[in-house]
Amino acid sequence: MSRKLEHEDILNLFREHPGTFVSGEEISQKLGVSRTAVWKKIRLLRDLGYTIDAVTSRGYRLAASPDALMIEELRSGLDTRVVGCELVFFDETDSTNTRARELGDQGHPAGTVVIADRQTAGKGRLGRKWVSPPGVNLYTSVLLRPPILPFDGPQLTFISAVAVARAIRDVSGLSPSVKWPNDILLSGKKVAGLLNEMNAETEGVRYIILGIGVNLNMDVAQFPEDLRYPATSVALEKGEAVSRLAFARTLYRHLDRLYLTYLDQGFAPIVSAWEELCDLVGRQVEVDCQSRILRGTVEGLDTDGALLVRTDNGTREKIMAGDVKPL
Ligand code: BT5
Repeated sequence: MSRKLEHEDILNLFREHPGTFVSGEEISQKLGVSRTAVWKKIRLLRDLGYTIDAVTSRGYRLAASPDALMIEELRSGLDTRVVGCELVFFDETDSTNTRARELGDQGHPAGTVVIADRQTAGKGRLGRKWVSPPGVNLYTSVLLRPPILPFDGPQLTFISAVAVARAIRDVSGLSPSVKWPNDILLSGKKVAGLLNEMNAETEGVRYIILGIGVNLNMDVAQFPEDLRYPATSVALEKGEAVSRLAFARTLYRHLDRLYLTYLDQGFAPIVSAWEELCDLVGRQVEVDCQSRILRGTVEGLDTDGALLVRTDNGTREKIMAGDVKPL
């Protein structure tokens, strides 16, 4: 009567009896495995950072779970329909976006999520780097397969922007804002960045990768000095650490709901949600579009994700790429 014992089997049993002891005998009977297999698994879970008390004649009790981004923990707390249907975790990888692209090429389903504790070559836009130290932040990429034309691909960035801002708000009580096109700010400083990558042919999108990097518990000393914009972390703004696990769960839940809304109702509800979080709507800004600089009032988002700016001489400009600064 032996079968392969998963971490999750034992953890679920513990969760059914929170705070109480479960005997080795009971675990082995319920799960249909030997006592030795149970003991080996308990040892492995301890190595993964779980605190499991063992008392002779009483059995085992789960005393604490690690606040590492343990896939087992995450999986058990996800109430999503698409996002997180597969979870892939790396202690270290070059870039979660690169891993997610590979999974996309191999045919993994929409909703597959890659997480890394640390990235050795985290990517920003236009070949820039994303600083990704271990143990403190969330680096994640979500593989989606929306039935849309490549032209609409950039719309998905706004889904992740809204999801990240809402998740930060939920776990910290702070009020983040979004900055076009791909930044999330706390007190005007960059707390998260987004990198949307697409694989498409003319007739449709094969997949889109939503790359999301959120500074959760990063300390001042971990930021390099040569950042393009002032940066911060949720913990620095809140004055206390936030649980990476709780944040990840909340983020995937928001992403899931927003993505399903998008599939059902299109881009319009995403635009409204984004505009509510954008404190530049209605304000005077300067936009550096590389080839020219223009000034005007932000009106909102266009249907393709471009920023709409009413210039001082009354014309309405669509900004496809550029840096926006409030005046
Ligand atoms: C971004 O680019 O903001 C996109 C960042 C996306 C990172 C995620 S992490 C998971 C996934 N896997 C990846 O490999 N990437 C995604 P951009 O707007 O180009 O901003 C990059 C610039 O932000 C850099 O040139 C730095 O100046 C600054 N920067 C780098 N690391 C930062 C950090 N941790 N926090 C704040 N700013 C940072």
